[in-house]
Amino acid sequence: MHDRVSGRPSTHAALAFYDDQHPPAGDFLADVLDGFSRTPKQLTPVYFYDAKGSAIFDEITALPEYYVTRTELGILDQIGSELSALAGPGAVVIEPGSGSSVKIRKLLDALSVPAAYVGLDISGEHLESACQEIAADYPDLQVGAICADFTQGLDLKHLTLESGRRIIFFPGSTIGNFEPEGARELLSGFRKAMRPGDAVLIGADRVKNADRLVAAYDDKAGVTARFNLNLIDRINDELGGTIDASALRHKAIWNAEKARIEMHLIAIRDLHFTVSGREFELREGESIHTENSHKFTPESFTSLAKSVGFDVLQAWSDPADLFTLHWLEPAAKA
Ligand code: AVI
Repeated sequence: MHDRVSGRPSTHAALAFYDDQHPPAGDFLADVLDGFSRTPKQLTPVYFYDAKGSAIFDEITALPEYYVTRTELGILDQIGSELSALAGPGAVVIEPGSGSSVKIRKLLDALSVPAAYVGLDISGEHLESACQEIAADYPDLQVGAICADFTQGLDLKHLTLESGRRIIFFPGSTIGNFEPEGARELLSGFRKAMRPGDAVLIGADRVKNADRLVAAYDDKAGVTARFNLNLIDRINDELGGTIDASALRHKAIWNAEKARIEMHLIAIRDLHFTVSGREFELREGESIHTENSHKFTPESFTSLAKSVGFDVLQAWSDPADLFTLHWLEPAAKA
């Protein structure tokens, strides 16, 4: 059997095609040493999602305080027929990050005879199992998997399917975890991979009451604290770190000026530790900044989209305006 994406032999019979070019994952040690050498110290959120971190994130999505996932799913439930009309028959759905199978299933179920689903992810194993499940449950759908780092651009040149519109599905407000410049680069990468008539369906969390936002990232049950501290466990387990996690306290802050929730780990006493033999100090009260989750207004999201050549054709929000799903298309040339 041959890989219909790349033309290379496919080793994965249940998938219609599979591009098996595993990209190098980020260098965890180099990134941690670099982040700990900065003032304030910082870590990059991509490392939250090992198997344990991904399982804790699933717990977060079910928390009463974390309205994000529930709200987006509710919007998807409401707009199925509109999405079907916009996408038309035979759509090819492309999902960078291939995340929640519940969301992609809602979208596929809403569309009128979608032709194909293509997942893209840096983690080959996760990607393959997610795509195998879709292939098993949607026998009439062509299912593909491209193992790639989509933050470096969306390389779809091997995707030769001559079907309907391509819909790039990027839910969850993951766009908010990128810095503004990174968000522009990511969307611009999507834009470059698109042909006339293609579209992006993208979720974005809204600016709202600060208390509500902070509660969503500092829940009563302490699940988000565990998620944050799992990064420290990873550093200790995988990089020979000696950080006393019990001396770090999870904190979520609303930074109104930058319209973002920041997650920090604050030292409750002076700490001295090593990572792979390199020595570091953390003074009492000092923070390790672990994540930003940017929030958007309709205006700020539209201006982000416009800055990289998209028009927002449609936007759907829940009744309380907590979250918005947007349908973007390449801007019509003036
Ligand atoms: C994945 N991402 C959209 C989540 C967010 O809301 O920014 C990650 C998260 N971090 C803490 N809670 C959830």
